[in-house]
Amino acid sequence: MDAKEDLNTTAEKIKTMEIRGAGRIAVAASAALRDYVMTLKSLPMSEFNVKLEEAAKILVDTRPTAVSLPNAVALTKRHSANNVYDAIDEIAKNAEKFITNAEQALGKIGKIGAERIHDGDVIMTHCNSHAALSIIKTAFDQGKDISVIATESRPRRQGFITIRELNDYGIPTTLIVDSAVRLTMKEVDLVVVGADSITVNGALINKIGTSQLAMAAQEARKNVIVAAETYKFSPRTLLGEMVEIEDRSSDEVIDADILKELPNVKVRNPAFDVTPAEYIDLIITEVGAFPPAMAFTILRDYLGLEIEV
Ligand code: RUB
Repeated sequence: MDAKEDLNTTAEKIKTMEIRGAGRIAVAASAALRDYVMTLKSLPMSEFNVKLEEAAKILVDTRPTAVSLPNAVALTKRHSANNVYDAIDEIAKNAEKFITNAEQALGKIGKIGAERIHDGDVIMTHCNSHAALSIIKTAFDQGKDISVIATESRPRRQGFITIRELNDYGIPTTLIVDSAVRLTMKEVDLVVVGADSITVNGALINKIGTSQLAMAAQEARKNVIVAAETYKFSPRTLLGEMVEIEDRSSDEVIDADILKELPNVKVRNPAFDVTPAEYIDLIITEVGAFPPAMAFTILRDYLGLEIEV
């Protein structure tokens, strides 16, 4: 397989969700870009930069919602070199730094977030977030007697990944269907979810259904905690851009043959939704726990991306 095929294979795996979760896709994209540019040593500089931009676009275009992906690609590809060898060296170092920081961030988020979990707590989570699970597992490792209510997360049922992971970790877990969230909320002490993107006004974009957990939690006066690495904050929302919500195939929701028999029916399958800042108590990042109103500060101080207006 040549280098471009490797890059396309990673892109395809992200698109088909073989690689999924905002953190995992970011790390995979950074590594894929690094591996690809390593094969471009013999090119003149101008051609190298063209190929670099093409590869970056292939990766970024795979899934539109998780800002971790364009952030990872932007942080990996930037270089100030004027010869190809130095450019490759810089990009390899960027990837190394991004991947190491991403791995360490999960541990730090776990530690900071676990402070908010107390002995006896019942935690509700949604979909499958490595950052949210890091908090839950760290609290359990600290000896806290906790249990989890995990939503199924239709249509892709990432809740099944979550319950398997929690089961294998020895954490008592209850699986519920998504529509049981409000009924079950009275048994819950706090909600812990992950993030695909966080906007400058502190809104959370995460797996479809997250906002119903947050609304039910507010109604029941339970806290909502978001676990999000700083690279999940969206710089382009500073320019007024909205985060695009990915619409996925109807095949994930209903069998195509059944749908064919129903000419008056259409299916919508948005993969994410938006939870306004007022429903969120705290965002746990690797650099600390912040109220959503501080999203701008995180973007300014920790992302360090140059934003083209
Ligand atoms: C996954 C999802 C997760 C976030 C955060 O959606 O919404 O909550 O991506 O995950 P999908 P993590 O399955 O469509 O990718 O904390 O692992 O980055």
